[in-house]
Amino acid sequence: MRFTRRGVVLACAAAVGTVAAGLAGWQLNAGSGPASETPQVIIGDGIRTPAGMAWVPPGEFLMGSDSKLAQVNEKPAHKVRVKGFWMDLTHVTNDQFARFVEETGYVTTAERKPDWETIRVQLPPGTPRPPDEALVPGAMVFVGTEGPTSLAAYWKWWRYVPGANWRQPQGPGSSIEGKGDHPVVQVSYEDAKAYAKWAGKRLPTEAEWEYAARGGLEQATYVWGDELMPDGQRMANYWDTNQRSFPVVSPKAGGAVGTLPAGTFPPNGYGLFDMTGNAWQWVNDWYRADYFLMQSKLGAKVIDNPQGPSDSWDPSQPGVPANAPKRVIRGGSFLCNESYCLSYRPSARQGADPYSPMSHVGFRLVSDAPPP
Ligand SMILES: [Cu+2]
Repeated sequence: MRFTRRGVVLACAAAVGTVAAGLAGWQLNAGSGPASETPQVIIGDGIRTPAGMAWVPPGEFLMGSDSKLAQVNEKPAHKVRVKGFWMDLTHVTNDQFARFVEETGYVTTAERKPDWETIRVQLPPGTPRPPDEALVPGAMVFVGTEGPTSLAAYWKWWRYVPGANWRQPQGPGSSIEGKGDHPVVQVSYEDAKAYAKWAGKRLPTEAEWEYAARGGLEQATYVWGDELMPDGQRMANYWDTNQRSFPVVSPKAGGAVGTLPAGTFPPNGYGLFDMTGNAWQWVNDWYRADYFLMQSKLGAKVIDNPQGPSDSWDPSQPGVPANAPKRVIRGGSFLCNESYCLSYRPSARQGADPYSPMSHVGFRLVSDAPPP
C-alpha cells in the first residue's frame, strides 16, 4: 500500500526532535502522555495486532468546540474520556467493500426497492405513499450546478438518481473502475453495520471518532493544526472556494468533483488518513443537535465513554420531522467548503437518515482487539 510508509514518516515529522531514534521502525515507543504531546503512531502488524489499523490510545479530550467557526450543535466543548481502540487507517475502500459483497452476496440499501416504512418517517406526517413504480432503487447524487446559485437551495445540486449505488455512484453509466482505493460511497448506515459485522469490527462512537480525528491536538481547528493550509499545502479533500464557487461543476469551472484515493493527504497524529474531507463517515451514535448541550449539563467533570443519545432530534431540515431517526456523520467531504458548511473540522457534525446512501458518505471502522 503506497500510503503507509510515507504516512508514518509524515505523522512523525513533528516528533523528530524527541523520538528521532525510534523513527527507523514502524512502531514508536508506546506512551500515554497528556493529549497535548505529540502522540506516537502505532500501526497494526497484521500478526499480533490488526492490519491496516492504527492504535488510538486511551485518554481524555475536549469534545466539541466553542470556536467562532463552530455551529450550535458543536457547542459547548466538554470533557470526555475514551478507552483505547484500533481504527482503520482509511475509509473502507471500494476494493474492500467489493470483497465483502463477493463473499456474502450482500445487497446494499441503494440496490433494493425503497422501503416506504423507512422513507415515511423522514417526511411530513400524512405524506401520501408514492405509487409503486416510483419506488425504484437508487441513491442521492451530488450533481452540482452550471452557475452560482443561492446556497439555500440544496435540492438544486442533489438529486435522487435511480440506479445509483456503490458500483455506479453517479448512476447508470458511471463506475468505480480505477477507483479501487477510493472510499466506498453510496452506502447507508445499515450497509456500514453489515460490513462491520462481516469484518468483525464496529462503527466508532461519535466520541471515539472525534478523539481519533483530533490526533492528540487538543481543540485544534483542523485535524492537522490551526492553519488551513500550512506552508500553502492543501491537507484534505474539501471544496476550495478560492478555486471555484460552490456548487458549480461546469466544464469552465473544472468539471465534476468527487472522492480522491484514500491516503492522498498526510495522516493525523495517530497515523489516520482523511479523518476530514473526502467522504463523510458514519458513526454509531444517534444524532441529536443538542446532544453536547445535554452532556455538558450532566454535571460530570469528565464524561466516560459516551455512547450517544437514545433518540434523534434535528430541527435543521425543513419538511423533515425533527424527531425522524438520524445517525451521526462526521468528517465532511469533498463538498465541504468555507462558504457553506466548514465541516472539514474535527468537531463538525451532522445527522443523516440511516437508510439514505449518498455520493459523499462512506465509513471506517474500529476494533477492540488487544492493545499493542
Ligand atoms: Cu459539508
